[in-house]
Amino acid sequence: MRPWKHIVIGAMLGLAVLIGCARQAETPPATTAPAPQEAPVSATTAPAGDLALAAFKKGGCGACHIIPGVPNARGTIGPDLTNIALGAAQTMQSSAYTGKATTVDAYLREAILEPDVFIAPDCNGSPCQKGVMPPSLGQGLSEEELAAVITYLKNPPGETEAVISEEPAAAPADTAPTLSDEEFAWAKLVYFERCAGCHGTLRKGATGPALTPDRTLALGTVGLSTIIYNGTSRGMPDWGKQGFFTQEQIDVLARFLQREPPAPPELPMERMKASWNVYVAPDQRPATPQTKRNWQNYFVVTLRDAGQVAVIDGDTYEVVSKVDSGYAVHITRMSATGRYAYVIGRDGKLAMIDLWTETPTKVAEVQVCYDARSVEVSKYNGPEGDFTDKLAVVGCYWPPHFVILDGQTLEPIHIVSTRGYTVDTMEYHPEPRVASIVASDFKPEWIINVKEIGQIWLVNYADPKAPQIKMLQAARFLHDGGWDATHRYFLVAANQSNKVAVVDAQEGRMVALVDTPKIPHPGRGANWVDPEFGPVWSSGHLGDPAIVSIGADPEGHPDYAWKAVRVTPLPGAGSLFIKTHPNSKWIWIDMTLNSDPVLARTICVIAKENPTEPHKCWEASTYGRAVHFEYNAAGTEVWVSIWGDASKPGETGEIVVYDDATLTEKARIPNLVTPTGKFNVYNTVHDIY
Ligand code: DHE
Repeated sequence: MRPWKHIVIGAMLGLAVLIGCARQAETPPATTAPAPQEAPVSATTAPAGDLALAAFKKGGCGACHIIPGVPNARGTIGPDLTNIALGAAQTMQSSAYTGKATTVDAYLREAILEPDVFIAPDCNGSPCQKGVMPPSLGQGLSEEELAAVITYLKNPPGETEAVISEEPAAAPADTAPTLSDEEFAWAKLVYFERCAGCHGTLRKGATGPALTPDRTLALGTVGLSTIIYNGTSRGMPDWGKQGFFTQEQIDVLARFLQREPPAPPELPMERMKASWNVYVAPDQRPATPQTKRNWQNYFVVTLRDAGQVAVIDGDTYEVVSKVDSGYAVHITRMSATGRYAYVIGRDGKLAMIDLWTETPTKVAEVQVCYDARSVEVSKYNGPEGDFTDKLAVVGCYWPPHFVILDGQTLEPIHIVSTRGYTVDTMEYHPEPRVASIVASDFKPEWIINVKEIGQIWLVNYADPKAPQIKMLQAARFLHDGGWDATHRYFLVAANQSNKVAVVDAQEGRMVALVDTPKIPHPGRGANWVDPEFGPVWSSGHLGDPAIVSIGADPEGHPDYAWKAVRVTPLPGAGSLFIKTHPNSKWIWIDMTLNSDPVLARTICVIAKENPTEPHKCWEASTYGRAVHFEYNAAGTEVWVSIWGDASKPGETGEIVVYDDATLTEKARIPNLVTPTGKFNVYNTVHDIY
């Protein structure tokens, strides 16, 4: 047993210093009347005290703060400590200061020992949070350590003077903490399920930072535990605070992260084929729809934690069937006719559902990855052939490859590795994951986004056993995206690069890289006509409370094309999805990952005729998070998921149906287990968003 208290007390040694100090560091250096000080504060170098260094290291302070002269002290939960002492004078004189200190020494001491007495307003762009550093943390420091830390922070070294530079960036791997076999197996599974999506299977980093031992050993068990417990302002969930992991489990994960990542296995064709099952052969399937329902208005809804999708009748709101699929299903895409739904699980299992049978059923299944997020179909029908309902493609996170499959049976046909060289530094990357995929109408082509190397691949599938690939150079961390209204241009977020890449699918070339605010996350984006700038494509952002609209009409409005022309402010950041419909006068947006639970379940609509600010924002539920929108086929209703907790009966989740014209609630489809994405057959086939 390793009670949480122990972790906290251990953590406090460094963290207290850091987080406590974190409250004030953003204050600018004093330029007005000097505050009382018992010793001059200078920005010049002071010798690094071994004791201060030991104290910083002990608590893993660098996990939460930037501390000049301390290698790997690059944390962003708390403020940058570079100017904490210089800013203290001004802070103590300000009316916002709620502490009792009158000298810099006392101020630093107070920040360490009574961290909640004064909460700094800004922690690296986000408000600092009360209670992140427990007051008990400071009590773990000896008087000598406390004094050494205060002295250090009063006279930190300059940027170029790496006082502690003699220390290696990371301790040798054999100093990594140990785990029992049982702990290791548990941590490996949990990391894969909960962490690999953002940090990478090999922990090389992507949406989240790299977690390789050269970085994690420097943070130590305490520093890592603190981050896992509290989350960060940059989007890391507060797993501990949410009660997702116990203190003991966090400790195991923190130790696991300091060891070399275990190499996951490859998945050769032979093993894929062994997992392949056709439950209903193509010639046994109905030739015409057997259902009297309006199947083109079905919604295929991800029931994330149930490992299922629900097929819901969009006319009657009845759940027509629930189909077992892969683990934590990610998305569904329809075949070009809409008859088949292809459902991809995070475990790389692809399920194919026939929507023409009376009760939609699974007709084939295969596993082509251990970790996957995307699936698409062949849509081209033209001079180069009719590929309607012929092929499917799955993009994998691990192994890093995509797989072309027979669209009628899911038999795997061909595997293409995405390992390669990064677009900017041309470094070899062992794990470039496949993010979004879309199918072109102009050519028998898929546009496949290879995340970590920042390349957009135009994959011609006319000969699926010998696909031709044109590699466009975009920007690292390509993630999600969608078509413009004409379906000629594809726009995709390079999320951690703060850019949107634009591809011309007709001419097969890169058109632009548009700068955006922090971490664009469009889903597939929203196409609408701005009263000032003409046709635009819009995205929300995870790291910024804003919708950015990009001019998307190079012929009619060339001056605005592929420029960020409008910013619409939102009440908070953390947006995952935005949606509209050509018939609608609104744009809908969520703030699902906002750390404020009220904003996380709040949705906003923006009026297309007055897009300068939200028209209305409201809470869509009393629990959970509001996530993802989808229109019905007619474009008259909007469905929003309430993503609840599978273990809380009554609050597992539901779908709220709104009348799009009046913004009033029409219905709730209750008792669904963690609904997330919803894919209307008609809108998905025709890429309407
Ligand atoms: Fe998604 C789309 C990856 C977390 C719900 N998500 C996508 C796509 C990618 C992706 C690459 C684009 C697919 C395409 O268009 O071909 N998602 C990832 C991650 O790597 C990430 C950040 C972390 C992870 O571990 O998976 C992640 N995604 C989530 C969630 O937590 C969400 C909210 C719920 C869930 O499934 O756990 C979620 N992602 C979705 C949805 C879409 C999606 C609903 C499709 C949006 C659409 O309208 O097309």
